[in-house]
Amino acid sequence: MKISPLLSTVVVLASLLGGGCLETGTPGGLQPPADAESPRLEASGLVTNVADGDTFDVEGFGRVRLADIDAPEMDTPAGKAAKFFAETILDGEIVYLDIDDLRGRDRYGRWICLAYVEDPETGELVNFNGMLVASGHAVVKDFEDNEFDPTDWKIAYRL
Ligand SMILES: [Ca+2]
Ligand SMILES: [Ca+2]
Repeated sequence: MKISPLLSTVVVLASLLGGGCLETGTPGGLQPPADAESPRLEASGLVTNVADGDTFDVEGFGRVRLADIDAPEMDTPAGKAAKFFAETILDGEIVYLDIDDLRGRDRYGRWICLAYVEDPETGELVNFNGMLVASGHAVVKDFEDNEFDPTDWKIAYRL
């Protein structure tokens, strides 16, 4: 897993973001990838509601289900903690989405996505799917029928 060496960085970053440092900023528009490893950003929008740790609503877009991870159910304390973590980072913020090219939506009509948020300190895009896992609020659950491979995930991308 390429993700491992980045874990400590991510946990620090996650705690910083969770501490309220993630200010509402302007999205700045979608930019072309700086290199082949940069995430493909196919949509963006304002998060208006967090349903649980891995599901949220984007204004003008619809419901997003984060790809290849699984957060605990909402009737458990861990599920509520995962939702709180997601709300702290996403609610009222702009997310940038890489939509699954193979299936698009799941059987519930939710868009299967990798979600990125901009770290205002560094200007980097942070992979929120990976952040949830690194923070212990979700586990990797790699579905083979989408385009994403969690072993390829980097946590932060500089555009
Ligand atoms: Ca895509
Ligand atoms: Ca997958």
